[in-house]
Amino acid sequence: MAEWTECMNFGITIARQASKVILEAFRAKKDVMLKSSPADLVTETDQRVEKMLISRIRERYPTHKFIGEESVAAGEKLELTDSPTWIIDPIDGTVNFVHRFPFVAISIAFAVNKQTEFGIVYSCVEDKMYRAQRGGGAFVNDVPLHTSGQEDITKSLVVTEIGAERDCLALCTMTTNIMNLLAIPIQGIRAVGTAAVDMVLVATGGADAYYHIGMHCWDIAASALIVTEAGGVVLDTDGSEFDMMSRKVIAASSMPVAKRIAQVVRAFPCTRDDEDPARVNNGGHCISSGL
Ligand code: LIP
Repeated sequence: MAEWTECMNFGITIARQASKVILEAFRAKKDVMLKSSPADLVTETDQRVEKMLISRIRERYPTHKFIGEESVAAGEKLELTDSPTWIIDPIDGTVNFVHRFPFVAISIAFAVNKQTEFGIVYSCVEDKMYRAQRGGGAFVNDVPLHTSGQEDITKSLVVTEIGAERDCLALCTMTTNIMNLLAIPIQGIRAVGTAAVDMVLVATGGADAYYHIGMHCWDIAASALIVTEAGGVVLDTDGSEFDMMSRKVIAASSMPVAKRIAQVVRAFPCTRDDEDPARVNNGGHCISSGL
């Protein structure tokens, strides 16, 4: 664990530096570009912050590898090898950023031998630095984090996202999932608009579970470790072992809550992050299997 502490501390430093660029741009007029759908946005700030983070890391750790949201969007191959790899979302919650909805986060995970060694989620507007090292616990602004430990789904507050898909079948799948969970009943559903912040709310105990279909590895790699180090559980939406490349996740306060959500929630097939979209005839987007 101690081997990567210096790397994590460097990641925290550059996340704080990058947040200054984000907060300056937060209130300014933005040029917005579209990616996979009318709700999948990117701005010049996303691209600039990612380039800044990667260049500072590469200067200090020239042999390390990178998986960055905007680098992949620009055509870089997404491949997680055994090499030390930084998995970066420069602005998680870009739609929030464009609309000045005050929840935007920098998410930085670091993996070696395909195992996450540390995760950093910096919720910039809130000034909340969430971090965890494998085996070292989870913290927000250096205060220890613990999940709620809730085991009763009927006493749970659940967080999710509608995501960027706008085709009818994806939306029907997502809204049916919400309806079926509410009918259990659960006590509430929330969506913050950034997967990373959604998920760390489970680590704080403020939410009892989070689930999502269609997000990417850079959205959740860091927050998944923060949840498990806070005593939580992270699974695939079918209840199997978590796989950051599958684009399907459940994070929960306890295994009973996680498994109950896995019984109710249905996923629509998504191209894996590490699958070549060109080989898949839907152009790499999520497609619904229907209900
Ligand atoms: C976003 C996620 C959010 C999801 C959006 C988008 P981005 O990531 O954090 O939970 O609903 O569709 O994927 O694109 O802002 O980095």
